[in-house]
Amino acid sequence: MLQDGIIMISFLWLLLNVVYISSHPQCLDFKPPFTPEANLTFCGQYSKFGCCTSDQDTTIRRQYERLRAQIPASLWLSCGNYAKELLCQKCSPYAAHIYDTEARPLEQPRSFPGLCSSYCTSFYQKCNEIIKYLSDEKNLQAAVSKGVASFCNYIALPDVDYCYPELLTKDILNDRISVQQVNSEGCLCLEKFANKLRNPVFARHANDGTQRIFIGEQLGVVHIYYPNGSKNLEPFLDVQPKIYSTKSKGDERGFFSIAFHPNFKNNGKFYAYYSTGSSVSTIENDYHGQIEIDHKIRISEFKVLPSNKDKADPLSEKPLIEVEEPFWNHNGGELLFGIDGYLYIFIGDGGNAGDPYGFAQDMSTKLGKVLRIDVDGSHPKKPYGIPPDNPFLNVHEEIYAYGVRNIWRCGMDRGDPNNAGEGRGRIFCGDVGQSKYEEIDFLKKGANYGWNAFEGNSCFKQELCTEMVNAERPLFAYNHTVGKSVTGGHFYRGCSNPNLNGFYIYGDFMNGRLFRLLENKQTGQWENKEINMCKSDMCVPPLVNTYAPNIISFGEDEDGEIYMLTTNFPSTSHDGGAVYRFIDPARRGNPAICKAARNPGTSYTSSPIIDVPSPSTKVPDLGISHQLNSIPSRSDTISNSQSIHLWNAGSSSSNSDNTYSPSQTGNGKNSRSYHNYLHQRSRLHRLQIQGIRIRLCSSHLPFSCRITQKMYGYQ
Ligand SMILES: *[C@@H]1O[C@H](CO)[C@@H](O)[C@H](O)[C@H]1NC(C)=O
Ligand SMILES: *[C@@H]1O[C@H](CO)[C@@H](O)[C@H](O)[C@H]1NC(C)=O
Ligand SMILES: *[C@@H]1O[C@H](CO)[C@@H](O)[C@H](O)[C@H]1NC(C)=O
Ligand SMILES: [Ca+2]
Repeated sequence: MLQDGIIMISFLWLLLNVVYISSHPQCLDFKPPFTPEANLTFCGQYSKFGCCTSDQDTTIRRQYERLRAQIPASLWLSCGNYAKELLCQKCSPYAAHIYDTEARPLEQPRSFPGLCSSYCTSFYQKCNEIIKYLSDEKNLQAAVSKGVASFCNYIALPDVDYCYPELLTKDILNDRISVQQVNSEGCLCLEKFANKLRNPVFARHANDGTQRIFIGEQLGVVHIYYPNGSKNLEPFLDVQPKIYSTKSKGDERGFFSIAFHPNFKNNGKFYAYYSTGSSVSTIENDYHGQIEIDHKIRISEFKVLPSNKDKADPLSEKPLIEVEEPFWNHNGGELLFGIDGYLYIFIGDGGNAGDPYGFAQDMSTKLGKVLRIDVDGSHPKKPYGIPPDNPFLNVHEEIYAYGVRNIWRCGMDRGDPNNAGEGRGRIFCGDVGQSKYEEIDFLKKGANYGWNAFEGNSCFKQELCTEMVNAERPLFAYNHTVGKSVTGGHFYRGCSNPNLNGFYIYGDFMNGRLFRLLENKQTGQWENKEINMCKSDMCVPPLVNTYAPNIISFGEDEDGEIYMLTTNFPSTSHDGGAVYRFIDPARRGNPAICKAARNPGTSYTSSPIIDVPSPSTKVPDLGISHQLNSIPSRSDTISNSQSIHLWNAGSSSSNSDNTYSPSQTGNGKNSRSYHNYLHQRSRLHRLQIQGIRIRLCSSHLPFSCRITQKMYGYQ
């Protein structure tokens, strides 16, 4: 009975361990693994997915070569393979676990990977002599001297599921080593980027190569941030006195958007959209007579100061369009440039509830419309031009689309970087619903989005629906049990989170739920899925998995990374607003390619030991490693019969000019230098030629190598 009980408990314990295993890949820098830009030539097993760039792989190969030079040949013969296997664990997608870095966050990471017991035992029995070359950790050496049990105990992992090599065959781990994983799970983390903001309404970039992120608050202030999180104290723009708003929770009046001119870098022009006081109290409407006015919205052009690109010129404002607003709510607020270079302006239906005056279907007003203007064009009566192919030139020339209720935030696709920019220029918007449905609309020229006949796919005003046969249906709609106020988002086309490529990420203002739409290339349908935050075992600091719940807006930086702007109390007087960056904890883009991870202190640092300019791809063909077997060991001298290939960072082929033997006097500069050098330093036992520099290694302790300062070939 007792025995059964113990077996039962053991079984349960095992089961619990399997269930609670927090199996997520992670690198030694606490960031997700990635796909290297090229096959790794040394730790090739991690070419598809792991934690090493090609540069880091090269560094490990050099460590390996240094070991080879230090370790007696007979020992190397039987243990060299172990050295390679152990060194390459730094490239494993589970490196952080194999080296147990999470459990020892404040200490130096351990110098030896965690080995499974049976592997460790046979390694120790055969090769314990090489351990001292692999690590100089004192406690480790002490454990080694006490025997196999002591050593294997010392390097065992607290979580045996990650020990090498058994983790390679553990299904629960290997199922998760998948570049597709996050797509099916939809689990993400956030990195807090900015906080203490008062209703942050946008985070935008100027596409001018400065990497600046302009974050605007609803009360009328814009600050410049940098991808590393630092902020200019002096605001970029402060138009608070012009803004018409209150501190009431949920007030929809205020400052909403800026959009940078496509040629902002050269002309310094940008455009702003905000609420301001109206000088009239009523306006005349064709159908409804005199209508009372609450305020008006204004779209203006501004310029930056010629003397200071971080500061808008407050005197440069040139109003372009003003629209009187009968009610306090539904003021639209999106402003963006299409790939056609025209400015798109998204205006709400004027407010109240249900569009009481029917403005969205009324072509005589700009309310409930999407406008498109040419800010560089001219017009006899207006401070902007009209694109010649606008769809309603004879009715209301600015109108591009109509029948919208209150579009709040749109995203424009930069195009699929993996597929020739497919999708570039399409614009998806969130149109906030009335009482039942929220919708995402695909912006199309001339389209009628149906409001106030339709709300989502359902009929809102029966008498209008029957007539309106051509209304554009939403791309996607959700009902009010899912959420009550959509916030349109952005297409992810950044480099740092490759699994998110093509996601249109958006959310709900009221309940903070996040979703993504993704095109199914087979069916052409856009499929919606909720995005969940990962658990805290995956969102390890500085990543978080919670956020203030009112999703006000989404933003984008120059690299295409996506931001979310939220608050915990939507009032301009409350500074509970924050900006977060989305992070996929399962996979990142190759850090050698992406300008990833900008948080100082946690930022990715590539290997510091890049000592020669050798393109790693050429190493196996032309470089020294090809000749490793013929490199002399410690006490040998280089014999006349041995040749060493030189490879040159600038040349792609191995031609005869690159091959030299020590005795060769040669007639080229390269060979002469090499020859002379050998004579002058005859005591140096070992010589490696890398690139066109020479590496000289001392034969005396402390073992060290020195890279010649000059490019020998050109001395
Ligand atoms: C990497 O190696 C694999 C298998 O050897 C090969 O199919 C693939 O083309 C290589 N990729 C690159 C980028 O060299
Ligand atoms: C952040 O980046 C900006 C702009 O590149 C730079 O001026 C600033 O010093 C950086 N701050 C930190 C803390 O690295
Ligand atoms: C709302 O949408 C959810 C999710 O699609 C669905 O389960 C639910 O039945 C819908 N409710 C109504 C009232 O249509
Ligand atoms: Ca609609």
